[in-house]
Amino acid sequence: MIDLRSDTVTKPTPAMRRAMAEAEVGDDVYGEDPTVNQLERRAAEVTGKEAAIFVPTGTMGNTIAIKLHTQHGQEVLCDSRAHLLDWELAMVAWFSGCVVRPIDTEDGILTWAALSKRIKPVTQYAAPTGCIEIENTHNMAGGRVYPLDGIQEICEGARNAGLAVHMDGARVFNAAEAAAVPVSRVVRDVDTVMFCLSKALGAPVGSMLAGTREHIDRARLYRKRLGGGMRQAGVLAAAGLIALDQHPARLKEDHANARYLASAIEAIDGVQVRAADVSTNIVIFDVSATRKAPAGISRELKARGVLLNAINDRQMRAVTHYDVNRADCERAIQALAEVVTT
Ligand code: TLP
Repeated sequence: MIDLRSDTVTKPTPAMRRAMAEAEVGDDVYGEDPTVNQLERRAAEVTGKEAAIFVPTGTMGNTIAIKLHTQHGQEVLCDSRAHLLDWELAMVAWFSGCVVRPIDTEDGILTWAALSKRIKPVTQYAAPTGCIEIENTHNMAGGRVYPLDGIQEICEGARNAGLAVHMDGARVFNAAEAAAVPVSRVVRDVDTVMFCLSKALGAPVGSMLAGTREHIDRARLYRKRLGGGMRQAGVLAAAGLIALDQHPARLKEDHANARYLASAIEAIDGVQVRAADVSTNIVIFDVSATRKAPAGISRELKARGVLLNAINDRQMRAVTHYDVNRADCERAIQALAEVVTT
């Protein structure tokens, strides 16, 4: 099977499995797991933040971050296709007691001009703004990357308005690769950033939340409340360290494969995608001009050995990662062409 459903599907590499087997461990709730401690120090270094915490999932990292920056009864501003809004089971409401205020954008990328109009003060009528969330790369906008000056402008504006900015950087290493800068530069101005070890970086489990020491000290309490106090988690952190240190260097290959996929898909009759807009490892394409529904295309592709999901009733998503190579992409393109044109 060629699995293009997500970059979450990668299997741990032999080096990861060895490191997991040999990891030094301790009870992380007591702060005594040396491998987790090392991973948290590395994540803080790489992001240029004071501290970082290992969490089981990106959803938990985002949930904790929003809790850090808000009080019950406030609003969280984000783009209307944000993962936080559509794919995290209303955790903002459930855990933080806040409403998400979605802002429509053409390409998933918020600007200070759009955000500043939506900021609300405390009044007797409306929920005041609690914080701003930006997603980089933007998953459902096809792996879009925020411009660095756009992030800076948002963060400066937010700071002047007394608001924190959280970056859902599940794929921030892809953003850094695309912008040809270190991750620390991409996240320089945000208050907190969550990034996933288990997406493009290829670890089997885990995400990191980074911010100030004060943020991360409080985050430990929220992680425990959410049931994320893991014990000998060093076996997971060991794979995470390899993901963090060794895998960013190979993301350019995934990006090249995604661009290749997009330009071939663009040529298939009835399929619409702007290959020029693909700059990371996600390709979202529109199949509404074919005679088939995305879910049906997905089923037919599966029968041809290709896994590729529909994301709504018009669009499908292909995600490249280290378990698919150029030849796999070629086979997937051929299968898609057959399915949509027969
Ligand atoms: N994304 C998954 C699905 O949930 C859609 C995927 O296959 O892409 N932020 C962003 C931007 C994400 O893409 C994801 C996962 C998360 C957060 C949540 O991470 P997990 O799955 O670890 O909770």
